[in-house]
Amino acid sequence: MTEKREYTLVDHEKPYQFDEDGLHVTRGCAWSAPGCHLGCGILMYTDDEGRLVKVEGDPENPFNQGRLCVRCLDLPEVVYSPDRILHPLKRAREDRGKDKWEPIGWDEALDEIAGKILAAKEEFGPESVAFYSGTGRDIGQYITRLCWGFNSPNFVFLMSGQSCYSPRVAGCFSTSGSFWVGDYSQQFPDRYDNPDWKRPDLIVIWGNNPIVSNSDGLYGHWVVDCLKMGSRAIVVDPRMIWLASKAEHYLQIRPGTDGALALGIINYLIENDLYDHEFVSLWCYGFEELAERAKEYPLDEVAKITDLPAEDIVAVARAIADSDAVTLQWGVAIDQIKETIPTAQAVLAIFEITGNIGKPGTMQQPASILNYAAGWGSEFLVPEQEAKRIGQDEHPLIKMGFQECVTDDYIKCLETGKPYPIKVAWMQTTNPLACTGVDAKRTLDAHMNIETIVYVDLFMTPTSMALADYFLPACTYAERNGLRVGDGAQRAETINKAIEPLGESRSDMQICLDIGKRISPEAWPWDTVEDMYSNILAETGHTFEEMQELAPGYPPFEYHMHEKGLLRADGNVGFDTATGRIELWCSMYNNLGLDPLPSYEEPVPSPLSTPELCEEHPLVLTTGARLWGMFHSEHRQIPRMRALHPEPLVYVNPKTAADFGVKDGDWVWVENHRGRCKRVVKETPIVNERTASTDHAWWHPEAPGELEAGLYDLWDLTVENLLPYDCGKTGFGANYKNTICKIYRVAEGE
Ligand SMILES: Nc1nc2c(c(=O)[nH]1)N[C@H]1C(S)=C(S)[C@@H](COP(=O)(O)OP(=O)(O)OC[C@H]3O[C@@H](n4cnc5c(=O)[nH]c(N)nc54)[C@H](O)[C@@H]3O)O[C@H]1N2
Ligand SMILES: Nc1nc2c(c(=O)[nH]1)N[C@H]1C(S)=C(S)[C@@H](COP(=O)(O)OP(=O)(O)OC[C@H]3O[C@@H](n4cnc5c(=O)[nH]c(N)nc54)[C@H](O)[C@@H]3O)O[C@H]1N2
Ligand code: SF4
Ligand SMILES: [Mo]
Repeated sequence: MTEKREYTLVDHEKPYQFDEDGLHVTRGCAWSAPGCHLGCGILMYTDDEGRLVKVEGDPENPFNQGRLCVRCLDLPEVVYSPDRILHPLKRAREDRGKDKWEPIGWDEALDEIAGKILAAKEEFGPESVAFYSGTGRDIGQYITRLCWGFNSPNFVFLMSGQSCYSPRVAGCFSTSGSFWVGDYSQQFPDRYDNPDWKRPDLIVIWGNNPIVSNSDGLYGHWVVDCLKMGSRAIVVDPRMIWLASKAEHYLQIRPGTDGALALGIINYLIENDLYDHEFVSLWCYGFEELAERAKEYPLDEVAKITDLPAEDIVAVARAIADSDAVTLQWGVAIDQIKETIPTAQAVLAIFEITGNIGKPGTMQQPASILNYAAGWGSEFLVPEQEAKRIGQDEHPLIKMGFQECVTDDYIKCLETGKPYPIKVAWMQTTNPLACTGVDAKRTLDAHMNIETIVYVDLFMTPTSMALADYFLPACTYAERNGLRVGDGAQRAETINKAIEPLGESRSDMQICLDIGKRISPEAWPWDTVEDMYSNILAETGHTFEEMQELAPGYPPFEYHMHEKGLLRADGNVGFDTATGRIELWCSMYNNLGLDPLPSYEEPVPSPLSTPELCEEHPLVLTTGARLWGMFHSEHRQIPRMRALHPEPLVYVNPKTAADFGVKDGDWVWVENHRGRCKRVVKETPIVNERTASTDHAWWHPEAPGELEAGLYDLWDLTVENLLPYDCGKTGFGANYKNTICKIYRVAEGE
């Protein structure tokens, strides 16, 4: 029996479905598909024929307060896209890469797939079946349940070094026992009116572009709201993003050198006695050791490494020290550095030694929905099976409660069949060839060794066309019920079905329940997905059907949790680490043979580590900065979103363009020592003369799809041609956001 907790509910004037101006309205929350992380409050309008005709933000929802971005406003175009796959498909293994799909019924497809999964288990063990997911969808916890329920330890997020979010989460948990997020009063339904909340004085936006990406549970407009109310901002980013134009200080850092900057700031704070003595002496462990390490990063040295003026670094350090409540708004750029763990450790330490933890307006551990936080379904994975997770012997940090296998070791496993073969891959919500994985050719060849690949998506993608044997069509969130209980701002939200699923498409959760019942029925006891949702919601004291009317529900949240004994299982004050303190010197890293202190390692390649390569490829290249109308590899086939960004761009300073003899609008090759991809030049002053930035995840859904015909132009367009599988020492992190390049015009006919 799950213990109940008191949830605060939001008052609604109307039931969750009502009529307005001749249309039917369904209130709910947005999540995936199409992709996003957040779950904003949404109103979906349908007509008498049951068609979705328009979408608006729900003004009653405290999370987004009526606001929506373009991708949600454009939902009907995704729902009714003629490119959607609406029937299950099957193809013979020898026809991979060819457009030779045959329709198959759901039951037949699921029975065949289950047969293959159970046969692999019989002969090679459950570990020979891998379950893949992409980024932060509401289906995530059901895919992990499929994996664990089947007793496979191999849950795969196929980014080199799992370089999204997990590194920051792992870094925070290892050193402080919690994950910290900026405080914009998101845990209170009355938001900015809540009397306990205090607006941050200073928001340090570091490697994150919140108003475009709305990442990790943060709604980017909260930052703007706070700025309007008087918060100041600092931006650390090689591109001068819009928020940089509103910031008090802007550091145009050389990509990949964030660790050096953070250690330089720490050193300055300590040398000038600008840290919080009381917080450090009461709550931190290893301060002396940190101070000693930071001495290796004097200002002049750090200025040279980071390509920043020393006085700007000083100004930033002083602004942080002089402000009462500072919040760190960090992003995926920290994860996409090969030595991400020591980088995250250094960045976080700035905010720890200045006491910006637990107080209103600083960094908080959000309240969590317990069933979800505890790893729903993880109890099915027995220790002998967990011990077989790929990569954990090579990279033992993954053992410390982190759930994905180490991608770089997993790719080797596919290539060599060692320590054991992977026979079946279940891929749901991910596009490894075009997006998650680096080195697209290697990713393709490695996956060709898997006997059966099942792919669940809404659209045919480069990955499904090249590799899948079965294609199972999922539907959008408008076509089904669901839950949002995920990361970031914690609240229980329901996703409410507004229209019938198109064609034979099904909800992702229904697909998991259907296959789960066939391969591990003990883990899937429910008759309907709604019963399953009620199980997750048990602690709210309400069923799913009740919550459809009542959501969102907010679990209890408190400040100063470390002072109240709320962070540790033993109920003692302090943090959930071996020493009970925030470990600036980390005992977990030390026990695993890793450096217990933060450090900086120069990326390879780079102007400092490989000057000879940089003679030929003089620009530092960062990749994948988010686009308004596109979520990773999605939306290329959605006309309005494509119109916002018709082709992949490389952003260079006008001076750089002139140096390379190219101009705005030219098609160019962006090339390094590993490979190249085609881009259109965008001249812009937002990057400096030494840096270029380019989009990721490009393909042309309109181009010929067969492997032999170019796989939707993937080989020409993917920036992953320039990036290797090469994770950090801990198994976390890879250099997605820093390599080198040159650019030159695409020859006629190329
Ligand atoms: N070079 C470079 N590469 C990067 C990055 C970068 O910054 N630079 N960023 C990386 C990051 S941080 C991430 S998280 C990965 C993301 O990688 P992915 O998660 O793989 O990316 P997406 O293209 O969003 O989604 C993959 C597929 O999922 C489908 N999909 C979306 N929602 C749903 C759903 O609800 N159900 C089902 N069944 N399918 C759905 C989409 O149609 C799409 O085909 O990419 C990474 N790749
Ligand atoms: N519209 C849209 N929203 C998205 C996504 C999407 O594809 N489209 N993807 C989602 C996903 S999975 C994620 S992980 C989040 C990511 O969300 P963000 O963290 O905002 O990710 P990015 O835009 O890739 O990078 C953030 C900023 O880091 C800067 N940057 C690049 N290299 C470096 C560096 O070396 N150091 C520093 N300090 N900064 C650097 C970039 O210029 C960029 O402005 O967004 C999510 N939201
Ligand atoms: S952040 Fe934007 S795209 Fe994501 S759910 Fe909210 S409105 Fe939709
Ligand atoms: Mo991500």
